[in-house]
Amino acid sequence: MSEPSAVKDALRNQRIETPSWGYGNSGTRFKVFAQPGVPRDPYEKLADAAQVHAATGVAPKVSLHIPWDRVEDYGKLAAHAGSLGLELGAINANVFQDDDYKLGSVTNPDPRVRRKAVDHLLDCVDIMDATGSHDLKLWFSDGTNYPGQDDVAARQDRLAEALGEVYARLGDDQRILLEYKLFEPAFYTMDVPDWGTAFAHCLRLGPKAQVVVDTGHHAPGTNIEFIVAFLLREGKLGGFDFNSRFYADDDLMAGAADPFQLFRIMHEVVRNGGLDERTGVAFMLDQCHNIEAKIPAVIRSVMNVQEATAKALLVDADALGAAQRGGDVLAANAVLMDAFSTDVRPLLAEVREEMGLRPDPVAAYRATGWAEKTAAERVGGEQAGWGA
Ligand code: PSV
Ligand code: MN
Ligand code: MN
Repeated sequence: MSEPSAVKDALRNQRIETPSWGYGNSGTRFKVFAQPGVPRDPYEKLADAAQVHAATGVAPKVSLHIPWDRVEDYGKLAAHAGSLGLELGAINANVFQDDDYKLGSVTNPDPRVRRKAVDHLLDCVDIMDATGSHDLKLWFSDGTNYPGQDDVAARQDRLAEALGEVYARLGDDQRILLEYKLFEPAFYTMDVPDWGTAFAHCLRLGPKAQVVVDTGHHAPGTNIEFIVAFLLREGKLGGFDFNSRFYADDDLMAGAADPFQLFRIMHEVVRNGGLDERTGVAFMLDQCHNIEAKIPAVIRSVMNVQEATAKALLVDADALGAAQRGGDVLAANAVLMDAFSTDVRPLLAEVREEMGLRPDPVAAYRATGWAEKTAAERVGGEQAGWGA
């Protein structure tokens, strides 16, 4: 177990990045339930994100999705973020919503469509230059639905070529974060279905390319914490898209469905140096809130990540090491379970009070009256992209 003050420092210093699309209306393909007071543009999404940061003190960064967050002047948007005490975080390049992308974006068999997709990725690097963002987050919906539909290996060649062109355009302090997903929207093959594929492309690209682990993108039962430990060991874990799943890519609140899994992931992060800022692991949320109020749901998710982190920090590393070296399976497991079973809410409340915050972030947010104010002022809120 780290010193109590070191645990507190680590909790104070951890940054959790929230997604602009988490503040917009969203739903499933069956229904989008509009909520009152939802932001009408990226500026208002930032204003909502600032509420999350004000209540938690650890969420100053906001990821954008382009074109969902298209604005005329990205420098102005970044300045607006700055005026709210925020920073713009990862730029997510969206190449999955044009009709042109029916058969893929960067892996499309048509070179014209590939060019269009790569140009969008390059535009996103221009946006990063304007916003001061360091991360280009790439998730491709590309894949095939039927055996024989396209040449699976040729699609990998096209992907490698596109990634290579974008990588060459990155500035010194910019990186590609490549995200994988097992299935959906393609059902037979995805072109980046798993961490191995993402890892291989990132390895070939070089040090400025790393893998993103979206916790909702695996087959049921996948041991995500193993992937995390492996990627960290290789210096290739760029960050997380945290969310919860019961069945598929549910995008529910992080830590809601399986807090034990989140703890196991954070244990590997802590144990393998991933909380050290120099490792560069981005703790991002990628979730949407279909039926629950959005800002408190984001706050709750931030708190859930903090609780898992706190428990991971409380693991008695000396006792764990001794049990592991001694081959004492039950003792080693007990060390982890003791940490997981600890109620860390009082510790986090203390950390917040020491930061000058209220101990309960959800109550702090409710006390601001922001929900009532925006419900009265904002009419006709935006849908968060595709209802994802
Ligand atoms: C795809 O399912 C994904 O996880 C990617 O990160 C997208 O950018 C995001 O969802 C859109 O919500
Ligand atoms: Mn994601
Ligand atoms: Mn997803």
